[in-house]
Amino acid sequence: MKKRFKLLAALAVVPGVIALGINQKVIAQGGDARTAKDAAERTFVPPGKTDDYYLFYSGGHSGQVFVAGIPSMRHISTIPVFTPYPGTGYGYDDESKAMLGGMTWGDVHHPALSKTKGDYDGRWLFVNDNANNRVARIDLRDFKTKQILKLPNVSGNHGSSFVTDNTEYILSASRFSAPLAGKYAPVSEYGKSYSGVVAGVKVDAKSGKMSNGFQVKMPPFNYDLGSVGKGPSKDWAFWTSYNAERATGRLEVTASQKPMDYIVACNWKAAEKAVKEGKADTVGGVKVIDPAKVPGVVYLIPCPSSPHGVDVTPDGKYMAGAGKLAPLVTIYDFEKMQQAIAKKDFQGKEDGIPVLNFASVKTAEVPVGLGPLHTEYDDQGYGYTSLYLESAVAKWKIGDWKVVDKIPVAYNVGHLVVAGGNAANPYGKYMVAMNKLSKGRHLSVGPSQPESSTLVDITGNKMTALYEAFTEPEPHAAQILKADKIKPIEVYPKSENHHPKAIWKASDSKITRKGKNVEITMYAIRSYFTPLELNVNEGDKVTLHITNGEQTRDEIHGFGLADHDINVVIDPGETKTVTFVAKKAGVYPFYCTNFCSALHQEMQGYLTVKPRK
Ligand SMILES: [Cu+2]
Repeated sequence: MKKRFKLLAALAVVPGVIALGINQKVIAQGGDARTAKDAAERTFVPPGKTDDYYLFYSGGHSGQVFVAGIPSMRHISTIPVFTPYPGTGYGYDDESKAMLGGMTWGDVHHPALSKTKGDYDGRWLFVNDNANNRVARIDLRDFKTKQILKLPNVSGNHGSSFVTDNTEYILSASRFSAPLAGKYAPVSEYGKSYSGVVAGVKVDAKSGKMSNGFQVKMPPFNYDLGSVGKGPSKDWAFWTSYNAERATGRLEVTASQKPMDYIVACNWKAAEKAVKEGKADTVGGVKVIDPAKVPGVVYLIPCPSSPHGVDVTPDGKYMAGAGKLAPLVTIYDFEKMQQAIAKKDFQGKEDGIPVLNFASVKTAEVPVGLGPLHTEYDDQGYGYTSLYLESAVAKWKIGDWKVVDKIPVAYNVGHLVVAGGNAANPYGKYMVAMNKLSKGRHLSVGPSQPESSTLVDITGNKMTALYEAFTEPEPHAAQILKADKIKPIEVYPKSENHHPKAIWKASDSKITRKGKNVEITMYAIRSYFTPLELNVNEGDKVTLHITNGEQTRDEIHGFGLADHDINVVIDPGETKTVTFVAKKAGVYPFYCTNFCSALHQEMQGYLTVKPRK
C-alpha cells in the first residue's frame, strides 16, 4: 500500500516538470515564422465573416456555458444556466428566478448536444450540475436555458449528460454515493447504507421537456465519466467508476488500493422495460431498479485503476477506457461483451451485479502515455486521448491500436473535443484541447491564472497546433457543432409570445391595484417605457410585466431599477415578469440597461414609493 501511495505522490508532482519542458518546445515551434504565418492564416476569420463551427464548453463552477467560434476561437456568448447573469438579466425576472430555485451556482461539466440517428441535430444542449444534482436544457433556437430538473437520489450528478441516439434519454451517474431518498446515515455505515445511482432522464421528443425516467441502484463506488453506445451498442451506456474499495476518508489513498476498478455497462432499454413491467420501486419519487432483483440491466467490466473516461467508437463496436493511473487505454469489444453476457462468463459479483471476465471482453491496450483521461474520435478512424500527466494528446488508430502521433500542449490537459467527436459521424478536422492547470500562458493577472485551450488541426498525419485561446474558467468538456446545423432566431415572433400579460402598444399599458397588490403591464420600445411613473405605497407588492415591442434584431431593452437588485432584460418580442415589495419609501429611477438607440440614455422613468402614514 505504501509503495502504491509513493507512486501516486510522485505522479502528482510530475506535471509541472513535464509541462515546463513542453512549454519550451511549443515556444520553439512558435518561432518558426512559416508555421506561425500558416497557423495565423488558418485561424483568421476576417471582419464581417463568421466562424464555421460553434464550440460549446462548460464553465465548471461558474454555472455557465460558453460559446466560441472555430477556427477563430473568439468567445461569442455566455449562456447562464445555474447562475444569475446580469448581462442577460437571467435570474432577475420571476420566470428564470423560479427555474434557479433559490440557488446561485451550479457545477457544469459535460455539455451534450441532442441527437437524431446518432448525429447532432442542433435542437438542444443539455448540461449537468455536479454539485446540486440537476440537469438543464438549453434551446439552440435562442441559446437560452429553458428547464432545470432535479434528480432525486443522485448525489453529485457528474457522469452526465449523455444523450442517447435519438435523444430518448439523458443518462447520468452519481459521482458520490449517499443514502437514497435524502435519508440520513452516518459515514461509518457507508458500505451498507450508501448507494450510487445510474439515472435516465426522459426527454420529450417534441418539446425537449425533461422528466425523471428510471434509476438503477448501484454499489457505493464513485461513478465518473461516461458515454452512450452507437450502432450495435446504441441501447447501452457506459461509465467508469473508481473506489471499488468502497472506501471513505482520504480517497486518494484509500480508493487506490485495488489494481482494478470497473466500467459500468447499463442497458437503458432494459431499464426502461423493467420499469414498464413494474419491476422498479418508487424511491425518492422516482422508479428505482435494484439490479440484484432485476438481472440484465447492468454489468460491471474490470478496468485498470481509477479510470476517468470511457468512450465508444463511432461505429459503436469498441469502448475505450482510460485508466488515469495506468499509461494505457483499455479497449473493450462490444460483441465480446454480448457473448460474455450470453455465456454468463462472469468473474464475480458486486451486490448482485455480474462482473464480466476481464480477459473475455478486453480486446487491446493502446499505450498512449501518462495520465490518459478522455478520448474522442474523428471521421478517419482515429482516437485522440488527452494525457494529463504528459501534457499531450495522443492520436491512435482504431483497429491497429497503435499511437501514430502525439502533440504536446503547454499545460496539463484535461478534456478535449473533436468536432462532432462523440456523434455517430464525427466531422473531424479540428480538435480542441483544454487545460486543467494553466501554466502561465497569458499575461499574469495574479494567482488565478487565465485558462487556455489549444485549437489543433487534425486533417494531416501530424497534428498541428493552430491557436491558443483564453478560455473562461473552468473548462470541462465541450461539444463542437457545425454552424450550418442551426439557424437561431433573431427576434421572438409576436405570434409565439404566449405570456398572458403581453401587450403590443403603449396605450394598452396599465396599472391596477387590489389592496396592497399593484400590477403593472409595461411596454418598452425605442426609446421610452410606458408608463413612466410607477407610483406605489410603502409595503406594496408590485408585479411588473414588461413587453419589448421591438421586432428588430438586437433591439434589446433592459429594466434596471435602482436599489432593488432588479435588472430585467427583455429581448425583442419577449415579455418578462418581475415581482418585488416596495419596502422603503423614496424615489427610485429606472432606466434601460441595454443600449438601444441614440436616445437610449433618455430611456428612464421613476418608481415613487410613498411613505405610510
Ligand atoms: Cu432601451
